Amino acid sequence: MVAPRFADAHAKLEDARIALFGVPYDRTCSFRGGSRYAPRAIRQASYNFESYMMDHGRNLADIPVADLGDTPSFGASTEMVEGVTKMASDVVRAGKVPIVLGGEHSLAPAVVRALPKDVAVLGVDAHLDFRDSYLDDKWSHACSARRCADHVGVEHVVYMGVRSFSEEEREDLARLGLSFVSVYDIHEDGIVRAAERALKTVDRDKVYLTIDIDGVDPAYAPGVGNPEPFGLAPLQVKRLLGILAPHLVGMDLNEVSPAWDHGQTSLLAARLVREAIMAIGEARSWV
Ligand SMILES: [Mn+2]
Repeated sequence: MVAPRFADAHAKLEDARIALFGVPYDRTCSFRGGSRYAPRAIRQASYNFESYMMDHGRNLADIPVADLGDTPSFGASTEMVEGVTKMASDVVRAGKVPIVLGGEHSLAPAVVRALPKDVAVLGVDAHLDFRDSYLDDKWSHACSARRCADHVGVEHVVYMGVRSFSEEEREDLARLGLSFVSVYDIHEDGIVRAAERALKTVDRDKVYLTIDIDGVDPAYAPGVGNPEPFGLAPLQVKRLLGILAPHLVGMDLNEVSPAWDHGQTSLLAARLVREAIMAIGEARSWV
């Protein structure tokens, strides 16, 4: 069966403002596998929602979005990265905003490499993903922030909602000067202040956002590769999208693992992608 296109993504690439594609790749997964099936599950879940968005008072179908399908199922992570960077480069060169559906988090730096170096990378993630290499793979999902930092500079990367990292990552972040916003700070101060702090820290107008869905609490998003308690609520991520929308030059949503899901993680992922499309469209007056 061919996966359906993402709901309301009816435009051709040349007419689109936003171009979406999937990366069905999970070969560096270290715990609960299966995120390769996520692009299809998220597209299917996207049909649950009305085109008209009550909270925005606007119709999502009024924003021209192209669904370019999936990248091929590559072998080694280096091949996946090259393929994703090429696809994202085509989208960026055509002047469209890329939104990418994972797959595992290793796709994020592959998209970021297609962007100019003067962007910031903000992440939502339970994990810091700041290992230089994991299980002998520099492009592992566990290295996503580190590889993004290679492209834009470590001072322009901030992951939010963090509640887990290794001792080695703790030493590296102190040595190399990586900032992050812990989930506990967000629960104390609220998502608005946390987002303002993150934006001030990265100090750049253009922002790429990478959402690892495990940043959300496993009560809401159980279908993930590495679940961590004490996470964000879905509404906090919705609010974050609204705050960041005027800055967004691209986004991905990764690490949904349908085999561990009862459908709610894919539904949340689809809803957050729809929220991002609408928020970006509103911020740029496309709708
Ligand atoms: Mn994670």
